[in-house]
Amino acid sequence: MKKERLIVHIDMDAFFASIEQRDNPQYRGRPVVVGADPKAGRGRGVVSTCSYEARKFGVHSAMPISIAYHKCPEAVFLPVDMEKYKQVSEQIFDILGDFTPAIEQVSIDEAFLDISDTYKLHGSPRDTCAAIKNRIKKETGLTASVGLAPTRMAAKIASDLKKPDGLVEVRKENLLEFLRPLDVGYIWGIGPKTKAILNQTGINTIGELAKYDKNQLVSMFGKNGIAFWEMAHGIDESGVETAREVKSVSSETTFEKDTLDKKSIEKELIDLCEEVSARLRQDGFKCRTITVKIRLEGFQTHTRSVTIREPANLFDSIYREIKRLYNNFELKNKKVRLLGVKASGLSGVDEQYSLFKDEAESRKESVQKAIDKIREKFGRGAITRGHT
Ligand code: TTP
Ligand code: MG
Repeated sequence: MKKERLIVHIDMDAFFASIEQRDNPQYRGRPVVVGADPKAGRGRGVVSTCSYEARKFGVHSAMPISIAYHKCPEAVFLPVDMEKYKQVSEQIFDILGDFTPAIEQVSIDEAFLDISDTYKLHGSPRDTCAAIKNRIKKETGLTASVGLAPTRMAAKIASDLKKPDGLVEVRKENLLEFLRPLDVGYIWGIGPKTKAILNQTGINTIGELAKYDKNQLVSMFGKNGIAFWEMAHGIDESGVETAREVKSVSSETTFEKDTLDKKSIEKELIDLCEEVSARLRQDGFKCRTITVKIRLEGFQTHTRSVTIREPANLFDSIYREIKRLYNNFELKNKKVRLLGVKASGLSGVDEQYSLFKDEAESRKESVQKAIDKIREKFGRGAITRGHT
């Protein structure tokens, strides 16, 4: 029989804001917003995070700071002190290392642990989670929320359910019961688009998805259909990845005829960037490395890459880099046979910090979302960008 896996997901509560409240007792119990300077409501930039007191006013991460100011002008607004938060993060990961070597860091304040082989040192699996929380509290003064479950997905959901300072255990025998009432959007890989299709089919909860015919799901979603069905049945073999798997999203096209025509080349690069960025968004990824591939007549193949500071998945950001890379490449009058665009250095969207993101970027994101929606409804040709 296969050994039962015990996966723990840990996520610190209101991480940056809690550190500020710890270090400045006068801010405890008050709404605290960490992020850009609000400049009395005229500031640009966004909220990194806020204390739970501020969340009651509707303030949240990635919200334009000007809006946060209007929602809660009495809040304490603080700048991001990344160096300090990184140090605390390291301290926390050192503590986690005392509980198991199988740690997958997801972000500055979030990790998966596999405690299957080590929990006995602390009593039960649940005792281990309590011990982790206690040590973090004792040594950093901060609270963590913890989920314990037989699968990664369930552990992640569980850690979120009783935030802040939560500890939720899902036992193997209760896994299906736990998943059944949850919104189908909790299933990994089910984004708004897939969720809408499922809702139209009458599937709203994970339990309803589990009852659905597997083959039907395959005919609707291809390979993903199998994954959705399995996750709905609590089947998830993916373990804790101590070193994260390298993944990329790419697309390429070969021209019907080798070409030097600037217009067709530009159009192709735009199409490729649209496709890659749409797939990143659909799969919930952002990328840090962007690569253009250029194959010339005679099959000589070249690639040029750039690593960007702020992970991206919007068309504009990706196309800007691709265009630059392409323009800096010397064709030396050779015709182009194939073009490719690749996005790598992927991270999950919800692992991102929007520290560098300003309001304009947030606006672009909403515009892009609106475009995605219209495309979803009316097909790809429904909106064409000005420059195509
Ligand atoms: P989160 O764990 O998403 O948020 P949080 O810890 O502040 O609150 P929660 O209790 O809901 O877990 O992110 C961890 C830190 O990452 C957060 O404190 C600040 C930073 N961050 C940003 O800078 N921008 C963002 O958009 C998000 C989501 C987080
Ligand atoms: Mg957190």
